[in-house]
Amino acid sequence: KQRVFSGIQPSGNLTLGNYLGALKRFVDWQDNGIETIYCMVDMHAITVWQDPEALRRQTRELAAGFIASGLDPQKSILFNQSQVSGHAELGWIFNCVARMGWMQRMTQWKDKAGKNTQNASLGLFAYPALMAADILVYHATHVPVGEDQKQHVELTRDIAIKFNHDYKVDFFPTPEPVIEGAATRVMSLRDGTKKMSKSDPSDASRINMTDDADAIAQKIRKAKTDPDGLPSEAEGLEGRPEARNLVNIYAALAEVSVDDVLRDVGGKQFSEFKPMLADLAVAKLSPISTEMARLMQAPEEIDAILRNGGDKARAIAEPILKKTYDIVGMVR
Ligand code: AQP
Repeated sequence: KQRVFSGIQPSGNLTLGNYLGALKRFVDWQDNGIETIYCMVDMHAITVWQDPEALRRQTRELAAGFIASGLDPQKSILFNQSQVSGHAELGWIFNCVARMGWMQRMTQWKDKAGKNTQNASLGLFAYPALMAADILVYHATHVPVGEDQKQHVELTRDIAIKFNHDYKVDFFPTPEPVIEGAATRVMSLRDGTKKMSKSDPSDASRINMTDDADAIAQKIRKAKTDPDGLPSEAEGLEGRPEARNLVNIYAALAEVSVDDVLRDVGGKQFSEFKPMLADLAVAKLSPISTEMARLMQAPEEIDAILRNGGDKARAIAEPILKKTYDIVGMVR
């Protein structure tokens, strides 16, 4: 049986990358009639310092982003991670299954910890073991993510395999990362070789889901490009990361292929293409940001949805966690 799980950190500044790489695709799964579980991973967020008030607001804002993007709480389970203690409990067991060397190889650890690893939190180092628990505490089979999370889902598979091997069971499934579409890696608007990221110090590098029409248009107008015009075929984007990024964003927002976009805009200059892209981005994002703002006026409604989602998630996780404790040999 297929079961989809994915998560997003409530660490602020939801970006167009999160929307195209994650939120929008989560909604597509829900509409396929498959069981879908989506989590706001607040326990991952605190692996780097979060102001408590800001964390609360960001969690509700992310929930609003999910719902405004089309997530239907009747069809999908939506909740925040700390409501289901099974994540932390299974995370501990996986801390004892995973090896230090596996964690050290994670590119996100290397990027986020920086040079001074002695000063990074222990939680940041162990993050992938908790992420494995997020997925496996539901026996999820499919994990839709952006390209940047592929390595972590592969590590989840390694943890499942090692657990099954060490305890001589066939208990945890090996989940598949699902990375598809034109925008699995949306890049910074200032540097086409860097991923668009919530935590980039430059606000001009990203489109935030809460940006208004003027801000979106201005950021796209100022986006870095090269002096050439748009090619009529995808090969013409080779070695042109900024051009490729803008075309990919257009294709993903318009829900057409890159070839289709280039058939229409090939030969145009960026001065002509950028306003087209800005109009499209505003048309797609502004109904979402308007709805997010409306939902944020009713935080108690958001909290009720998350509590309800937490109850449903716990009902799935608890028997799996109990079975895990039995396998490991915990007396209960
Ligand atoms: N630029 C991106 N393009 C496509 N997908 C992306 N995702 C993130 N950035 C892009 C996908 O969004 C989901 C949630 O990511 P996350 O918030 O859990 O963590 P992250 O990958 O670390 O995202 P950020 O925006 O880069 O946050 P910071 O700056 O805090 O590290 C994932 O499915 C991710 O692939």
